[in-house]
Amino acid sequence: MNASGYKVKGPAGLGFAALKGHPLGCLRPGAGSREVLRSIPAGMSSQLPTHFLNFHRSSFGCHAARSARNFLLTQHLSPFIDGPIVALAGGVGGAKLAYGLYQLLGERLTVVVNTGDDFEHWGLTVCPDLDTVMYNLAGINNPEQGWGLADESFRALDQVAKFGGESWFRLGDRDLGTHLVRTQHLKSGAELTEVIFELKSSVGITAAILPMSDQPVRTMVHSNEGVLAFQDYFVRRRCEPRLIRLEFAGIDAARPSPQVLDALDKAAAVILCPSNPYLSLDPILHLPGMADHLSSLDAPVIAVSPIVGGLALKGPAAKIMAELGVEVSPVAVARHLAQQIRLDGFVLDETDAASEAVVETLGVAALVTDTIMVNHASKVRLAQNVLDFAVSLA
Ligand code: FO1
Repeated sequence: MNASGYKVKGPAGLGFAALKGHPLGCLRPGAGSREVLRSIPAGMSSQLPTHFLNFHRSSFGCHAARSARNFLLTQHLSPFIDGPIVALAGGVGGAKLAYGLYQLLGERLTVVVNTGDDFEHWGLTVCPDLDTVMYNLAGINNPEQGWGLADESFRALDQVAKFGGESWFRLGDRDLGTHLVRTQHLKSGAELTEVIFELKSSVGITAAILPMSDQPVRTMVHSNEGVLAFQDYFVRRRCEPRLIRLEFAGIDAARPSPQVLDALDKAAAVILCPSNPYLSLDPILHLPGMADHLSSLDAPVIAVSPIVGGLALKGPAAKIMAELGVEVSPVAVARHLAQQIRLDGFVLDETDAASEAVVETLGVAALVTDTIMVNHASKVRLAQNVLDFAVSLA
């Protein structure tokens, strides 16, 4: 044990221990990812450089430790996480945390994205959550709107409106390019996972972005106005109808893709982003076998609350929870998730610090921190805190 009470492994530990403020030892060759996570003090995961990532497998530990010390003094620091980190996401809050995680993890990040919001419009397959994650990670998103591309124009849609066509769903001119290419690939027989790989690679994203499934799942809103397709409810009706229940049409015939299961099996931690738990996370968690698979993982599973101070940071989560008769609170989100999967950790905002102890009565470790993401720095900071929390739970 070192002074911080964390395990320091092997005789070569001095190399790391000598790093000013870095009381770490060298890890034994072949240490597993949980072991690597466990050996790092909370708060330290940001302080180790990228080239440390597989260091524990090397045989020249202390030489590497010396060069690492120099590296530490001169380079941008990124987290010491071995193995992929898998984030489950949907919507704007999910994409923001995914962005922060991507800044720290690069290709070690896999984002598994809700496809329940997908729909066919003007003969095109539109995948809003996948595109929102892709545009955010590529840094080409429209930050004010939350969806779509920056510097977008809507000339095609204006023309549609002039001809009396439906223009309630605002497809931008450049965004249309995404839907055209995706639809063409899908029509030629490609799986959605392959198409998204091509698209995200074309915009230079090194992280994996995976649709939750290659089979179509469509969220249907049972409301006081009848059954509405998700985008009809969300965009055309601006979430005004009273929600009675949600249905994920097609989910019984859908499966998590093999790529999703493989990423989860290799994950050092799984992070449920601050996405709408009912609209964005439930379609992923309700996929056949998914909840059991997540619960059986060795890796810690952590969720970040999308509810802060009784309000949703964005979107209709608070309205939906109230309509479902659920208390609008982070505790209710933690309970909802913990009823479906083994939830090891839950992150709640400082505003809700009083709920920390209640979350812990659910058997879930709690972290109270600033969860508000308004710019690059706050997205990265939250990502860092969540990764540190994962380290402490591993
Ligand atoms: N959201 C809106 O509120 N209005 C729109 O017109 C709209 C268009 C749109 C186009 C492409 C796209 O990828 C997303 C778009 N969204 C729009 C967002 C989307 O409907 C929702 O953000 C998600 O489905 C909820 O996560």
